[in-house]
Amino acid sequence: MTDKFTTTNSGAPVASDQHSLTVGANGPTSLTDHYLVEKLAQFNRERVPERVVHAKGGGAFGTFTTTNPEIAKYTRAALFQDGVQTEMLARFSSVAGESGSPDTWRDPRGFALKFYTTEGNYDLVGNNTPVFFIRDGIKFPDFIRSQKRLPGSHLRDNDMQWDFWSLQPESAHQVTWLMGDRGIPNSWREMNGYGSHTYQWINAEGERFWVKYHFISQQGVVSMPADKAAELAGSDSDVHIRDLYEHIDAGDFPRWDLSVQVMPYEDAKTYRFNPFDLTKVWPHADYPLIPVGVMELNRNPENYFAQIEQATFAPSNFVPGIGTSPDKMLMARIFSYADAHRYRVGTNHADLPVNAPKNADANGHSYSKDGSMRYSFASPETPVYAPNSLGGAHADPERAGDAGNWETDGEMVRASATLHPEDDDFGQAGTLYREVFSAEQKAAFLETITGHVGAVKSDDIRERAIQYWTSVDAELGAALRANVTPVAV
Ligand code: HDE
Repeated sequence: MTDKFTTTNSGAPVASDQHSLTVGANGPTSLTDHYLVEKLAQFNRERVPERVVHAKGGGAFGTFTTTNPEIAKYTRAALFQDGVQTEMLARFSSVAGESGSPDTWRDPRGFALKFYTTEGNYDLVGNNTPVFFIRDGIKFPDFIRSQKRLPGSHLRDNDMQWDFWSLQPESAHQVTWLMGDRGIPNSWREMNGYGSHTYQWINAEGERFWVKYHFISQQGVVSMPADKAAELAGSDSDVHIRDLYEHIDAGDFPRWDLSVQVMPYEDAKTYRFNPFDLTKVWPHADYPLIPVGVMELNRNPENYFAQIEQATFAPSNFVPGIGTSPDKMLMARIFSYADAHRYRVGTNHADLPVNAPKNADANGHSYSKDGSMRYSFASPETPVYAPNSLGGAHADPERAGDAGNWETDGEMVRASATLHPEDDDFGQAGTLYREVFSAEQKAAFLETITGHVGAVKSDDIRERAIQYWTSVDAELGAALRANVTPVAV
């Protein structure tokens, strides 16, 4: 027997791991058994609310190393200077399923990264797809509800999904991606990651650029056939968590090459479509990929709850040299995530070791204080207000830079972004289907959408879904119509 003894949360030895205190062996339980009360109460509080989206996931720690000296031309961000190696955390996830749902459901995958840089934490919270279903954040809660569960039966429902998608044609590009091969990755290691939005980079001279991030998997992009995914959803629902954990555990560290597309600041004004529209990609012929560096995941979490469940990623976590853009989705995300974390994990979520900045400069230099579960604090001599004449920290605009700025175009309105001639909803979806998919992938695609649209019960919604695919590609629409129209007997 070990000489280690169980203690209460306050460190005192406990009398039994097995028997509660009762009045006689068969008598009532005594409330004075405070250890029993503590044990049951603690158990009731073991969960924080799961993420409202991206609830099921896993992650690991690693490094990002910048290998291209040319990148300094575009950004002064410390992590992107040549030769710099930065500690980081990645979390991968599916979107619509709850925590515990199968890893192999057809869904986009989250690709959330936190870089512990020398100038504060930089979070890039992306997906394994370069586009998204909608282009204004005000639609996000409606979109997500249409993909989740019916209010009465608590079942997922094809009618809700296609009702929403067919009424939001801007979703066509992302839905084409989702229903294609890449809608089910073989593993998290074998998928690419994208920042998806257009971000702003600023160099040491204050010159600005628009950028898109592409993390290309060195393991290759491998998709999982739909029938295998369906089988694994029942027999091994944690297959992606297991795959990542076991590869890292065996020393087979997954790597991704980061490249960026860079658009000169002024180009955005005249580019042929809105470069801040999250439903569009920038053709590589216009803006080629420029290599930046390598990300390697090489350390598993020691504790899933402390380091992955409580990890809080926020698109508002920028560092000098990187900033936002006029993408309405990105702007909505900039205020939404930190709010989610205050609610889900707590006011002081940034105090937890996995979320805390690791740069020495940050220690005790923030004026945030107190609140539930506060852990860190500065010395008693540190002033708690700014400005002060006591040698406390003061804002340094030079160091921070002006990453949030661009030109605005005037009046406050609720409207779509200024229309460009090529801002249609179906063009890039059609190109993806016709020019990128192989004949085999096209056949699998038709089978997938036939299954999904065929399961819609409402005639109106099914007809709208057929129209939607007809707008993506007329032949595809006709083939779908033939497949899902009941044959008269
Ligand atoms: Fe998210 N999203 N999202 N999202 N998202 C969350 O944050 C939200 C969007 C993404 O591993 C939530 O902590 C809004 C695009 C990832 O912890 C929440 C909008 C992209 C993760 C939230 C979007 C993403 C989240 C849930 C529309 C890819 C998981 C709880 C404006 C480019 C991060 C939480 C992790 C998580 C809101 C759209 C990716 C609710 C309002 C676009 C990878 O705050």
